[in-house]
Amino acid sequence: TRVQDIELFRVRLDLVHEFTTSSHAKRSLEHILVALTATDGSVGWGEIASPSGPFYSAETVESCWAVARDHLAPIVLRTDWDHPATLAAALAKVRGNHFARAGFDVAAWSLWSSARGVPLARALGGTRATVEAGVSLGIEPTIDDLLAQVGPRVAEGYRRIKLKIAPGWDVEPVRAVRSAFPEVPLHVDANGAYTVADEPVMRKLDAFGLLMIEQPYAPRALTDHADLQARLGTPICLDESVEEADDLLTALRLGAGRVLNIKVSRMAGLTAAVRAHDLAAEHGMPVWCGGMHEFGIGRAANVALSALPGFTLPSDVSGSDKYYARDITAPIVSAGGLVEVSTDPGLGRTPDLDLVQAHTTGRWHSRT
Ligand code: OSB
Ligand code: MG
Repeated sequence: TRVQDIELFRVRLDLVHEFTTSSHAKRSLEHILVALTATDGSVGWGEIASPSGPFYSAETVESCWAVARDHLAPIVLRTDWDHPATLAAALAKVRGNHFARAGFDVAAWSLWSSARGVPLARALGGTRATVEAGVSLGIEPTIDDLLAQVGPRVAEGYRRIKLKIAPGWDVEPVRAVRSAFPEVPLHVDANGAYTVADEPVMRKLDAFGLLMIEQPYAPRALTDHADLQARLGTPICLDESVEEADDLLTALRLGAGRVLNIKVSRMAGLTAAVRAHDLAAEHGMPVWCGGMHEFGIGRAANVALSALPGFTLPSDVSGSDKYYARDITAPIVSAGGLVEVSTDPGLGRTPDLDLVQAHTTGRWHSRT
């Protein structure tokens, strides 16, 4: 396969509800859509889902735009590939910049699977017809505001509720949600906001029967995570700590966690995400698919990935309506906490170009 035409669209959408984590708050997101067209006319779409600011990872929309335009697009235009993994290996000459690389890797997978008439999920090794959806809820001004967010999501049938926590917003909100919804599978995500000095907070959280505590400590603090895991009953789930398959091997060797959140963006694409899934499965580690508030393109890729057999925990693949009044693709729908895996060839979603046009803040085009 040879790509002869690349288009990048910066697209801004407002969130239906402001989302706050331990590191930042956001009301709208600007993601970059990547369209690749091959010499035979086949097309693939991907999404660069970086947050605007460098608070989840070091990347920003601006850094992704520059790296995509100046470094990744030229590699794509000069590489012949017979499988998306070949292109991903060429893109890996660029160090880091995983969100930017992921947009091109997903576009390559969607082009490749649609050209072969195979659903993306099947091309990746997926076996499920539906995937279980969880929901991720941000930090709210008050506990009552939080309970008002949780109630409708439980009623909609989401299979697991994840609460963002931060120092000062942890034990009390968890206690309140636990007592209002005693049966709901619950987990917390700190986005690395705590240190070893906060171990007493972790011990308190350990008493609520949580499914997992996600990324309590800083991304590179793997030995601290290992020490904590040895002293907690609740499984620790790693997110920011695992950007490469090698990070996962280090975490497994150290015992730094018992669950892995696999994000397509953080891992640099579907190629690396599948490898992380396979490695985790070899080690008996359950995984689930995390999200970055993707639009329909990135979200469809997350659903396809979640169809792989090792994804045994509910994924952050909530319906489009949880995020956007109107998604740029046909909406992703969660019904009773289940999302259908597309059986159409390729990604199973294409952007509505009029909507993309209406929300575009920047555009770039290159061809050979
Ligand atoms: O840590 O999982 C995270 C959103 C932005 C940045 C980091 C995270 C998240 C989420 C949202 O939890 C998951 C989703 O897409 O619903
Ligand atoms: Mg997380």
